[in-house]
Amino acid sequence: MIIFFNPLSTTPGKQPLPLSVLSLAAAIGDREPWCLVDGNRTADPLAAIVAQVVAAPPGAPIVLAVTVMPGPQLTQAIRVCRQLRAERPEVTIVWGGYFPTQHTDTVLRSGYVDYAVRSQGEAPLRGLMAALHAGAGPADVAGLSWRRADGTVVHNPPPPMIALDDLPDLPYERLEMRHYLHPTCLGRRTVAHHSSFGCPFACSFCAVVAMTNRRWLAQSPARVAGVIRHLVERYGVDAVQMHDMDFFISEPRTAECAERLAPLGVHWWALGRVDTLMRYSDRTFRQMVRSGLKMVFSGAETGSEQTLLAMNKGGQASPALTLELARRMRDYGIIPEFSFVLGLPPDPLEDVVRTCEFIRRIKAINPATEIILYTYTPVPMDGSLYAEAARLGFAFPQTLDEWESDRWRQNALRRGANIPWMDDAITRRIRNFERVLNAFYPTRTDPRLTGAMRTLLRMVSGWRYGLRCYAAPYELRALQWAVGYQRPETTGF
Ligand code: B12
Repeated sequence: MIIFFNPLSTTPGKQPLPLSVLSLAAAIGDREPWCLVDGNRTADPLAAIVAQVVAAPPGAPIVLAVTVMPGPQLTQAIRVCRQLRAERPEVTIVWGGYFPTQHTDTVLRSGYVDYAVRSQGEAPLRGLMAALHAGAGPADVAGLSWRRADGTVVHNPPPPMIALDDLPDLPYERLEMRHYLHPTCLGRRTVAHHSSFGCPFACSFCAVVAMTNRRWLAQSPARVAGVIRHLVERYGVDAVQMHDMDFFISEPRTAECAERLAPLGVHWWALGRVDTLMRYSDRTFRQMVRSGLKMVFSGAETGSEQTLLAMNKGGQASPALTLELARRMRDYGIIPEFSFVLGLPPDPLEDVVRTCEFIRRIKAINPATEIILYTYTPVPMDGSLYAEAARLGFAFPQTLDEWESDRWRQNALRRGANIPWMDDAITRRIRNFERVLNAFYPTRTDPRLTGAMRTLLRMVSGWRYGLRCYAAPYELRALQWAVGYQRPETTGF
């Protein structure tokens, strides 16, 4: 029996579709009884898990399969697993997802996680279940990491990756889907879908690189449209957020997806690189618009050519191209959502100032552009950026207890906590700029923000934006609090 656990990942009430564990559950199918405990829907997930353990048929192995990304999800995963091990030591605990893929040894050293899966999880989980049923050890299960009795951690070699069209559809019928459909700026019933896995680039700040080692596996356009058609017909879905690491890698695939999605009448959102999208033909852009594409999220990262090089962004990426894309999107009526990674060493303040100026240029070209500001937070990978971070004193915790601390929880949110080269003044500078920017250009992603609220925010912040007077914007903080302002990245995009 497998109990899939999706720990709390967002503010209560949001409940994103837990794609990671659903993909695994689909691959398990009816080979094994399984259930799902969703920390976004359950106030006491430990109690829910224990209840499932108590009800499980006796004799067969019971596995808790937990998906973990850094941040709040990690915190709940630690607390629940530690306690479950104390209360129910017979349960085998396996972690997969972004956190254990990057920090495998730390996870296994905890003593309460038995196995960690790196990267795509379907084949390793099936392999682990087969080994447990056969009473065999984990040594032959590809993709699995585990600990020998003497404490040494073993990383089995990875299995071949499975093409997404060879994996089954998600078991939507096992969920109360109405809880996972949300009103957003895209539609009244927005669902999440994941149409491809991986990314062929190796940006030196991005966690995706460790996950797929530059592979990109994509569902065929027929499969994508088939799934979305099912969601439209069965659940009344009218909008889709494609949660792919990069949806747009292949232009012919995008064009065919657009052709097939157009008759379904959905609005959609996806993530793609600036340079890839700038290579697309006008014909493909027109097809995308006809198909209902409303917003595209791109990592613009910085306003500096030099910094893009340090980030190993690859391709043709450049700030000039970012400006071009902002213009192109404006002409096609698609909203660009640009994220930035601020505060890179060795001169984080200069980096911040330059990028804030660059963002003003984007807004002048296309005021509808959404801007997401992250603070550079290292990921464990080879490359000059991480080496520089380590030289300046950055080091990841070596235990899960330390990861659970408030200090590291904040770090995982990529808002600048716990970074040795960032001081309070720089972090404040970023947050103040963000506050003024968000007031002068209120987000389009929050459907609760009325026209009157937008006008008020804009009027009150106009002088600050005009004069570049970002310091101490207390009146804007009060106003944003009063209108319940939510930054786009916190609304689930
Ligand atoms: C959906 C999503 C969310 C959802 C949460 C979904 C949920 N499960 O509840 C929301 C929007 C709430 C969210 C929030 C955040 N997220 Co998020 N999120 C994603 C996103 C877009 C997709 C993840 C997904 O569902 N993929 C689809 C599934 C099928 O793929 P998968 O998760 O990789 O799962 C496969 C394998 O990893 C493995 N696997 C996964 N889990 C398990 C478990 C077991 C037992 C096994 C065996 C295998 C296994 O098998 C799966 C199938 O092959 C990724 C980026 C991306 N495209 O991957 C970012 C991403 C994971 N998020 C990230 C971040 C930083 C955050 C935030 C901290 C952002 C912020 N500043 O607010 C928050 C905090 C969340 C938290 N920590 O609790 C980063 C993680 C960076 C890192 N260093 O690891 C990512 C990689 C985005 C990025 N490019 O930087 N997120």
